[in-house]
Amino acid sequence: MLFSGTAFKLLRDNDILDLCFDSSDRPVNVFNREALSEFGKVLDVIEQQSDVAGLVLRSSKGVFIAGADITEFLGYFAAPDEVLATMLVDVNAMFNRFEELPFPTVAAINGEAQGGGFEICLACDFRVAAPTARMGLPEVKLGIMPGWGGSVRLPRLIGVDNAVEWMCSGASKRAEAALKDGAIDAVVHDGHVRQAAIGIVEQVRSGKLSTEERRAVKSSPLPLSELELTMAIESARGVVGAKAGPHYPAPMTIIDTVAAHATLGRDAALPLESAAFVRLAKTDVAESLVGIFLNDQALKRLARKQGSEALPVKRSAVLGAGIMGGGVAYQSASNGVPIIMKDIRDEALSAGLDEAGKLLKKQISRGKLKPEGMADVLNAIQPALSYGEFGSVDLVVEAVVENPGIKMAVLAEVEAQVGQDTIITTNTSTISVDLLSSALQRPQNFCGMHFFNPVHRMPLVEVIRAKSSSEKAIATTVAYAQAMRKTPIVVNDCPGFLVNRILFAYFGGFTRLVADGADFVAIDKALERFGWPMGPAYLLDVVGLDTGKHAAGVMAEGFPDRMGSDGKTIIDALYEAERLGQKNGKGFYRYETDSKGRAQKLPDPAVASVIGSVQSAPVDMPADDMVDRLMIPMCIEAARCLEDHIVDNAYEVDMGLVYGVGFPPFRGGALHHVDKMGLADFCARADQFADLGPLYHPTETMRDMAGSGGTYYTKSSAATGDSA
Ligand code: T1G
Repeated sequence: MLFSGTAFKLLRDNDILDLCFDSSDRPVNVFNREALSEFGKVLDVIEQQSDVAGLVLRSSKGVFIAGADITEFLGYFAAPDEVLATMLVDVNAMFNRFEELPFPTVAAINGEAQGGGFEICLACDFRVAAPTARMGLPEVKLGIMPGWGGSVRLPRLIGVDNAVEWMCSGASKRAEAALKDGAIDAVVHDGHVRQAAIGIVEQVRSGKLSTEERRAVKSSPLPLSELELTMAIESARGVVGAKAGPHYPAPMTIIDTVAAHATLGRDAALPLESAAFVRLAKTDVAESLVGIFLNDQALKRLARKQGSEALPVKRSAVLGAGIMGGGVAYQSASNGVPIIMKDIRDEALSAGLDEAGKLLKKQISRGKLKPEGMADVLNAIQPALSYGEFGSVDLVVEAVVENPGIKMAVLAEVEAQVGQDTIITTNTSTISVDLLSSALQRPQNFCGMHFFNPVHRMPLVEVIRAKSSSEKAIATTVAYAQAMRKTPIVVNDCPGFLVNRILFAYFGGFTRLVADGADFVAIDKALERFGWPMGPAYLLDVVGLDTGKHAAGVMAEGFPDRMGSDGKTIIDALYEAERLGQKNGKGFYRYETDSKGRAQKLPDPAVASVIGSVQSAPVDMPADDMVDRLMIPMCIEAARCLEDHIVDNAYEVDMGLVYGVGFPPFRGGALHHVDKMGLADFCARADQFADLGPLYHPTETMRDMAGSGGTYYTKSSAATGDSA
């Protein structure tokens, strides 16, 4: 052994050097400070070796290298520019030394090579990968860009168009796709990657492959005429600019940086990349998106803990084959848990299966599923009109109509059909799970399992703890949600649970704003500019005004002081006018189906008279006021959920909003948003709207925190995803 550290091991096998990334103290290999410093030391040893034919870079873990250590990012981003710039210069100097070794280097990629983990592969002369390996430059998803030479080497290797697509999408590419683009040199069987890498060294030795040619390509300016470069960059700007929108600066910065250094050699290009990286790292967007990554990891850790005592779910059942029930059946079956889908109507079962079929066909057309896989999934959904085989299921999701009486009757009925240990869950969005548990003989085996619509797309599942729920019931439901590739958040029972409770405070702000004369189209525009995927009126149309009215009623009953209303709201008025939203083609807007079968949103003059019935004279209002009149109630309700222990961590609140209702990720969540404003400024702004009622009154705890400079996240704990 020539070198043995906590991250790297270097062995010599005759004239081949074997450099293995083997983090002894981490679940995956990451370039943290220690690993980077060790890389410098191992390079010193490598450079001292003589009579070497080549070097193979490999990993001892299933994940090849996951890139830079993201848990260190917020510390770096908060440091002065020079600290971050120095880190980049130092790493680039090491990667350049590695690239200039006097013998060929080959990366043997056996698993995920992401970010800096792929950039070190790009610094190698050759790359071979297992068919199961994946690779990419996902930095854009963190609001930043490759910082260790990725934006310089990748375009020189695979061309501007491909490289921009890789970097601006942040996509993780399968080995075959990477080979097709020219990012790697070969795909070989799993288990043969190291041997194949040694084979490449042999080919260089025998003169079949040239290291010099490779190095020349990566270190020279791009071989494009001015016109070719302009065309490539402008078409990339057109495609990427439209997709990225105004809130995410990283994709356009990537393109601008490639354009700026395309005519330069490697050594002159790298400082441009570093400067752009530092600029992006200093943005609030990067801070929020890194926070989201860390929060997501923290949620996963929490869910692993909460699900550790789970009973196995080998087979499940869903009651109701409507939109939600059908979605649950599809999601379970397509993730390997066979499911019985029961309904009382044959037509409903057929519709549920048809819907699953449509989703599967989409997967096939996108190349994500093989045609034979479709039959497997459909066969794993067993339609049923009776309780026949319910005795053998481990977990039931009740997804019948949102009516307490009907749900209680169905729950009692199914309990009589299942085993003593079967867990029964209810997919309710508004009904108290404590109330529903009273229908059961074994309430300890019961809890809520609230999916969001459309089930296949929305990542969140709220697991709602009733007072009677056992830890086994919670754990099993959490684990089942994870098996379905959903992100579970365990919440305590209250009207609206976590996400709808906060969302309806926002809708409360909206209905009051409309009543006070603001134009709902202008409100939608203001909130969309703020970053919401759709404004509140459009969102209510998608949710359905009947559902909205029902839920608003539940919230008004639960929190009459702040969510009750004195008179008729715009939601009531639209409901009474039978404008139910997208489901019947008219709500705030009018909807027509386009040639692809998608609902097109159109203005509808007919809605004016309905609005007129609940609105005082129309008024113009600054967009910032409109945004705050919705966001302040939302943020205060988010704080209340934490104070009321609906969940215990700020990251659960914020991720619930991001995953459940599409809160703009670049703003990090409601509590992160308050932290960014500063609690004192937030309370001062809320006080400007104090006359509007309790929805705008910060809690005592918020005021105390404002006084003492408190925050929901602390800088150090944000790095672990934990709340202050
Ligand atoms: N930093 C820190 N921790 C990481 C990590 C990373 N990059 N990647 C994974 N982990 C932890 C994760 O938190 C979890 O920890 C454990 O590893 C297993 O992860 C300068 C700027 C690689 C596809 O964005 O996409 O390089 O919960 O459960 O399903 O240009 O992890 O067990 O305590 O997700 O097998 C770019 C992010 C950095 C990759 C593996 N890199 N990671 O998936 O395992 S930016 C990324 C992933 C960069 C340079 C720059 C995935 C994975 P714990 P896991 P997995």
